[in-house]
Amino acid sequence: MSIPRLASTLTKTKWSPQLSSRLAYSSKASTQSLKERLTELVPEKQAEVKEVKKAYGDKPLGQVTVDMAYGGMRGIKGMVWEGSVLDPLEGIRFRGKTIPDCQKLLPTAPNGEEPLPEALFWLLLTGEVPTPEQTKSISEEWAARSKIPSFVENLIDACPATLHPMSQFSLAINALQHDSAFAQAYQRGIPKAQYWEYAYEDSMDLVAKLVPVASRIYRNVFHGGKAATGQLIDPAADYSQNLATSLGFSDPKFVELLRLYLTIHSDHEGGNVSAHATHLVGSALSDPYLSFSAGLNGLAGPLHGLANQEVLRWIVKMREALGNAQDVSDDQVREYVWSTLKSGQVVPGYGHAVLRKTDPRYSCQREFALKHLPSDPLFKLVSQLYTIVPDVLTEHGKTKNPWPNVDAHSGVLLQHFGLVEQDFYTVLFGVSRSLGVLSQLVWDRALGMPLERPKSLSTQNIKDMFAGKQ
Ligand code: CMX
Repeated sequence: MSIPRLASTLTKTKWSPQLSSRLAYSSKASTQSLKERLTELVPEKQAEVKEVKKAYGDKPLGQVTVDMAYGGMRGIKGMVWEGSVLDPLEGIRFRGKTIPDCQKLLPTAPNGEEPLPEALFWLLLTGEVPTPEQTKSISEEWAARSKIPSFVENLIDACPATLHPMSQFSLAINALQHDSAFAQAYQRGIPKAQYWEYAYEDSMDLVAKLVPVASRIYRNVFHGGKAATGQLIDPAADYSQNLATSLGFSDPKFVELLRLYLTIHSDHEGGNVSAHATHLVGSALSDPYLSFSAGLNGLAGPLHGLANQEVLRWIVKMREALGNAQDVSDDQVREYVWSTLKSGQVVPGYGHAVLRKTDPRYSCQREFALKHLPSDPLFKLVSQLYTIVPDVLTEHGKTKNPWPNVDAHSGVLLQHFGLVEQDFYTVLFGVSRSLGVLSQLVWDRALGMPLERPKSLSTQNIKDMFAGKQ
């Protein structure tokens, strides 16, 4: 099929964005469950991918240079990720929608303003904006699926408080693998066409169970194992509300913050470490628990998700070094940033492998702070850093992107509401990241994505290649 003909065929399919958004509000779609809707969408997407491969299969997506091979594979277009695409200047779009679009379009809690992560999960999986009713059905389903086995509770309780919360998180998720529907079905022997359904069931279970897992780790490590009080999982409450209650927080503004936080940290296309690790491990048909746990281990690195813990730690240290004064001058801040760089450390929360502008995930958190905590002293410092760090990094001359990323802002919001334990921050990032990487994993299995196995070369191979020996 010619390329123009393919394009016209594709625009006639149900996958055009215009038709997708109409479908989202059709009476049929509004009464459908997520799984029912996916059951309709899977064959359509399979057909679309087949057409794309037929039409463009032998076309190059780009060039791979020696620098790219040595340079962390930056810029190599070598994988497919359906949920989101990252533009270096504009930032993330979830299924074509920017963060402000999502804030405008996705259903909120009855008295809330921020999008519900349940709705974002639906959007990531289907490309469609769910109705409030559909969103509520996900809240209910996650609450109903949230119970964890007692041996996993015991395992978490047996961890010393000195074991980093991310290590405990990863450990617990590996243990939850005990009940993987995908692993059990694979052992029984199931046709490939059914893989996605088991990946979906595991993913729904896993997202749901992250609430009791994360909150148990938090209460153990920081509150002496004393559980939060009250009804922790309310079947009528949304996911963020249940997470807040289980952690021991009741301020409605904190719940709103969690809704925003869980929505914006969910997905950042496929090449970042946590997303790529989950996808890679899943390509060996490891089940969603094993795959996600691999992703979390990558998220726990200081150049990736752990940066959000590092940022607050660095800001608090800076404040102490500057005598905990209410107001510090720009010159003092600038000098502190330079001292960090001169000691060979990175300025956490600044720079990005793809972005070349301020991260819109930073901007929306800044808007939240301006609205809800404009006088918080640490927020003032974060704002001051925003006016100083980009110039310093530019003068320093190394980083390709002197602008702040998502991690430069999240900690200051969490500490404002009393979640001051920085070592826990990456666990929250991980809870959110599950939404993006697991929705993609469902599509990986639906589209029959094969074992991932790029070719590697030795330095000798490369030298030989250009010396004409290969
Ligand atoms: N402070 C100081 N130096 C920085 C820097 C920063 N914030 N960001 C980049 N650089 C340096 C790099 O260390 C590198 O130095 P060398 O050449 O000596 O190795 C040089 O600038 C070029 O790096 P780059 O191409 O601009 O950035 P990379 O794609 O290699 O790395 C990132 C991206 C995010 C790891 C890097 O900017 C960084 O370390 N930032 C601080 C940590 C951070 O905020 N991470 C969170 C990212 C978001 C997330 O994944 O959660």
